[in-house]
Amino acid sequence: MIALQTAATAGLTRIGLKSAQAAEPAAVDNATAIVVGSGYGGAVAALRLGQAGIRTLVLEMGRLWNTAGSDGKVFCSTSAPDQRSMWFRTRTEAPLATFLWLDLVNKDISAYPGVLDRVHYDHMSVYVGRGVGGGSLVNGGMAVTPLKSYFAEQFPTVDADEMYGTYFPRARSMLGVNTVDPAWFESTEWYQFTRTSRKAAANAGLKTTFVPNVYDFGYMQREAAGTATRSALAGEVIYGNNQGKRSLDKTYLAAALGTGNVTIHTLEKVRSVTRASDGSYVLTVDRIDTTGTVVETKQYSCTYLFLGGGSLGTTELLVRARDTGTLPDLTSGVGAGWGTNGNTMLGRANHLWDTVGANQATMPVMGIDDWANTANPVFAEIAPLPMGFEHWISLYLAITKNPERASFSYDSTSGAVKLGWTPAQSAVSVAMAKKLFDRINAANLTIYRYDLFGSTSKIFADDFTYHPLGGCVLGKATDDYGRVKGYSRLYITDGSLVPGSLGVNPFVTITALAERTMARVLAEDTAP
Ligand code: FAE
Repeated sequence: MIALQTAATAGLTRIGLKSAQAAEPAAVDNATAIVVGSGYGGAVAALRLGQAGIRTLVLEMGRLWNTAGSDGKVFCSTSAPDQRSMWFRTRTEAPLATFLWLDLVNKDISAYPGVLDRVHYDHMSVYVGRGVGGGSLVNGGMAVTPLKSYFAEQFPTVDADEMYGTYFPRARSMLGVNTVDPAWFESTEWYQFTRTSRKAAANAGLKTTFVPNVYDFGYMQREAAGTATRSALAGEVIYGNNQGKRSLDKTYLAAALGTGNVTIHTLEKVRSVTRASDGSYVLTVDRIDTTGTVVETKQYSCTYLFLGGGSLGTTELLVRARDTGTLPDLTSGVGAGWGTNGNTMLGRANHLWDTVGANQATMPVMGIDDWANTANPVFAEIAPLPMGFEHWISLYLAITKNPERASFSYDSTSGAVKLGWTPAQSAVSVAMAKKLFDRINAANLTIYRYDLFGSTSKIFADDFTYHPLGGCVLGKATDDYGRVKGYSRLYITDGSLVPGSLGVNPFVTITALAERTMARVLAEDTAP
């Protein structure tokens, strides 16, 4: 594998094999293929294009995360966040706003292209990763394959047998998915919090299931043994992991650069897309510096354009392109079918004798699986809350089967793309999560925590999601392989294809669908 090392150390914003060898690579203003974004969808596209011998340029608005700061670390910790934590903020915006209603969690920081962004819409905000690797840099690494029956329900035109036989295994293997050793799990202090939540679920007659992850559990065991530098056992996760996690820069993207055909430009945000009369795509791109100032506006052109900007990034680009007339033939499917994967976060207060432990690993390894309950399907991740002291809180990220969907629209006055999600739509997720956790509380004679989400009476965090899905749904905005309707040689490979709900954490599915798209496109569309 090629380490993404030299270029960023030298302060360059172009990364490729050439930049790893030469001081300054030549500027690229056109490429056969351009990939927008370097998250899961973008990374798969880049690797498969590079392997096919196609000269490919990846444009990523975030930075490359491999240069150590003054503390010797690439990423800052969650307990002492600095400018590296969040995308151009002067104060962090962590999911858990308060503890005992006190504003102890968030800290003032200076504005910088940090790794985690929280994008605010009127009634929903969305956490996303920024940088080479997208969401893989900040996520919890939970690598879950959805229930086949629910996948088939959500993607009726996709051959589920082929997905489960070919593309899911391919994605898991490329992503480096592994599972915690059950014997170690049962004995280690680092997963006491999970065992306590499992017991509470079992008392309510609920089933729990182990969940795989891309964090290297062998490494984690060495962290626990004191023979490796701590990362997941040092509270690192949403602002990046300095060790242990197989993020995309170490898997797909390293392999993509290894083909010799792929170049990545960082701190370059694609602002608009249009099509030239010869059929090529022309992208207008703002290059920013670390203060956020646009230092250059560039134009790139390409024959094949792959959109991997994520559910928000890709949908915003296409809604704007359609409604400002730069790609007027895009259909009404663009901007529609968006959902939160039913995300709702909540905490429960355990009895004094049901401890969760001062030491908690940041990588979740178990979920409460009540998806088969047709009256109220919920899959709830048992989430860590590592505070370094015993707090008796069980935290969960519930994924509910919320059927509500919203659309994005272009506001010509402000030039902004808006999301029409309403509080009533969030209330559907909350009601479902509440039904499940009322059962758990009743069986254990426990209560919810009221002090975690900012206001005095807020039990359920219903105003953010980690799992933005949809906006350009497969088979609606695109054909059944991610080819955008109305335009040839324009493709989507990211989470905007997933119709708002998946029932589990989404990145394995996004990766597998991208693999399926790339296999088809390379076989059919790029042949001479
Ligand atoms: P994504 O990974 O978001 O990548 C999009 C990339 O495109 C980003 O790097 C953007 O900076 C870049 N970009 C966007 N617009 C532009 C533009 N105009 N120009 C240039 N670049 C652009 O998209 N999922 C799981 O399966 N398991 C988990 O445990 C899990 N935990 C999570 C925890 C957190 C805190 C968060 C935020 C998310 C979590 N997720 C988890 C969700 C997961 O990371 C997400 O579904 C995927 O990252 C989405 O992949 P995409 O390829 O769609």
